[in-house]
Amino acid sequence: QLNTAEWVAACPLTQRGCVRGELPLKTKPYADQKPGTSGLRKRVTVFQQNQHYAENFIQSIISVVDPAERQAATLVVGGDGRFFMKDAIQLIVQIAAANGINHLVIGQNGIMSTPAVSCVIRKIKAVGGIILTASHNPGGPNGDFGIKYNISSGGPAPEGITNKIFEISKALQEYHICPDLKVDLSKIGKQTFEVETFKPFIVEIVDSVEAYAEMLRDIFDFPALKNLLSGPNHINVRLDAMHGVVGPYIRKIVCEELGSPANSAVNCVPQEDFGGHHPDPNLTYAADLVNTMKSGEYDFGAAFDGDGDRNMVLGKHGFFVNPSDSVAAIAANITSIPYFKKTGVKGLARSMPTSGALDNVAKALQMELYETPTGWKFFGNLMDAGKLSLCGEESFGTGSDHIREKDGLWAVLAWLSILATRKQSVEEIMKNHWQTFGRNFFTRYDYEEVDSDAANKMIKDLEAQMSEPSFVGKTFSSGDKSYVVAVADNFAYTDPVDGSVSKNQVNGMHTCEIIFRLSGTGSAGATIRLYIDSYEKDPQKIYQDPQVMLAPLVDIALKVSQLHERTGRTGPTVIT
Ligand code: VG1
Ligand code: CO
Repeated sequence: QLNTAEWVAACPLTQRGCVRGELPLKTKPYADQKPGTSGLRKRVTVFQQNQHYAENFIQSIISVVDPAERQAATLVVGGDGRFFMKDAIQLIVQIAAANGINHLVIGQNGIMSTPAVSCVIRKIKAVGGIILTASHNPGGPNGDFGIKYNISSGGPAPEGITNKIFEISKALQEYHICPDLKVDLSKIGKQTFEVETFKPFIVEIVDSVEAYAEMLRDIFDFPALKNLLSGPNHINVRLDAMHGVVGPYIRKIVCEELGSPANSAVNCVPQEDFGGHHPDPNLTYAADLVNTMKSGEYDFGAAFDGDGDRNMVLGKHGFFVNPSDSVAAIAANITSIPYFKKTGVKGLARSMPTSGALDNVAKALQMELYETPTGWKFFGNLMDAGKLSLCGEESFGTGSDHIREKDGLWAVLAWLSILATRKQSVEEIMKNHWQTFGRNFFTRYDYEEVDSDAANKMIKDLEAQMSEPSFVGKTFSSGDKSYVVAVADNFAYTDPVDGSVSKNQVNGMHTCEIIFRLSGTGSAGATIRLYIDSYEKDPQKIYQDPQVMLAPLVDIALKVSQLHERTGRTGPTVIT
């Protein structure tokens, strides 16, 4: 019995410079490789130290590509630059080659933002792609890593496929690998390798930004944006890449091409540990940007997450645009974006916990509105069916059917297009919006890494409480405010494109809503999310502080769930 290295060395094909393609290595299946909201996310140490952990998952992904298609198949590979990404890419190369995949297209040095991968998959008609990211989770040797599979539409694999990957991973006994195959990720161009029994295997290293930039030029009015950012009456912007993948995209597109000064973009070199920070664009983790904006030096600010699909938008003096409001404002001003003039607006969508701000715009403009579960994968089917043009999530995700992922830089250029058209400030645009449509006050409380059992028990008990017949109609009070329960349900969604009907949909406009949800992207313990949405159309009340406005509802939510007592926490980790 030879070990891998001896086996490879002894192989006559290897000696002729050919990479052995049929080397099955014995492995043991893992029971915990179930992809969550957005791929498989675990601590780096789990991927690194557990034997064959990453290899098993990569093999499970590639196993869902039909063997009959592999010799004509191209996969796109890219990631957010975090620690372990390059190792994972080398494994993908070796495993893809040994499984008969013909062609890989990889971003230079492995770098490619999540929206750019989606763009490239669509552009070159690849069968899919593999994205190496744990998004907004911290990186580095003690941080998180993640692997996500996208399908030929460019979108995250739907649940049917992620379930299949999970089933394969639970039974995996061996994987195929060419352990000797090494690619130079820095060199743009094609590298070809002879692999036994298959056609020559091609690895193509491409510029990380080019295809994506070309796409944006078609969507937006670049001369107008250039005028806004560098013309005689230009505004000043501050963009914070948070040491994530979007840095090179900002530099090339916003600075070099649209003329914004180089110092308007910060933290633009992707780092393996994101400089030791959470690459998470919210008021807590992007506090640097918020503080800088307070000086009033900049008219517009934005931050992005590790893989470049999320965005946070701020106006002068740090005026915060809630993501639920952001997608609603883009919808209300959608004619500022040339792309939609060409395609028309086919429909709008938001995830279930996202506030109803978008619903108000949809109603006023008589557009179709879809409410989907959390996670971008649910928007894809609607887009493919030509039912959806613009969508968003409360978790700083905004995007359109130009690709099948949320797109941070796209959202920023969408906002800049609105500024260029309306010649107003971010604050004026939002205040106008609330005057026209009313305002959905929204907040989200995150309790990160709480005890899993306590979190599950809390949700179970809430379900039991809600299903008591007397729950609907019950009155809850906090201070001088009282609320009566109108609807209590467990959100269920059946994809409308597949012809089936959604169950338990909340019909009609609610006044306010409280939602509890467990996160599907955490890597340790459980994360409880509490979402609160309260609609106000009285013009006297729309400028209040959301936290003050929503305090009674927070109080009621905490009382009903006993969240603090059950988790031993005294408050959330992050408030949005
Ligand atoms: C979170 C967000 C969800 C988002 C997902 C992936 O999921 O709530 O809206 O789509 O992250 O975003 P969860 O299950 O933890 O609530 V990204 O930028 O991390 O790929
Ligand atoms: Co992300």
